Amino acid sequence: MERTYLMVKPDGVQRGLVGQIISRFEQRGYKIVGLKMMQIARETAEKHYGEHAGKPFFTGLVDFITSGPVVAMVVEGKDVVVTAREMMGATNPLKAIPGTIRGTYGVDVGRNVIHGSDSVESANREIAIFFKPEELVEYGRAIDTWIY
Ligand code: 3AN
Repeated sequence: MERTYLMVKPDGVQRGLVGQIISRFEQRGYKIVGLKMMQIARETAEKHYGEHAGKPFFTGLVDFITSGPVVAMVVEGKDVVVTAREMMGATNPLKAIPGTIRGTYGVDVGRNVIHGSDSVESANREIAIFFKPEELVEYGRAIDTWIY
């Protein structure tokens, strides 16, 4: 089953949006298989955002993502990489469709509330950066037995 790496950024944590953001993925039907709050080390942030190294916003991006705790999660389900990106909305929240996460909560491209992997390859790379294999939980859900 496909997995993606999602992360409530420091602005989302500061603003108390963690629960609402996690809820959106649960309500859509996706399964959380990894979840933790952490403070990202600078070196790890530089690795995670490696594809942006050298861009004018790179230092600011690393400063921001390491500025406070984030909530990291691995979410599993059908086409979750693409669907999570659709649920997040455009990188620039001013361009994000109302109703998406960024279109609901954000106005600033640097503080756009959530990160989500942009491909299955990125997801696998990012999951490996932030989660140890034993931190990902395999479990079934009681759908069809006692959830109606
Ligand atoms: P996304 O997060 O939508 O995948 P990316 O991967 O292109 O977007 O960019 C990673 C992060 O870098 C964005 N979430 C955003 O915070 C920041 N970023 C991207 N483009 C800019 C920009 N032009 N100016 C400032 N920050 C940017």
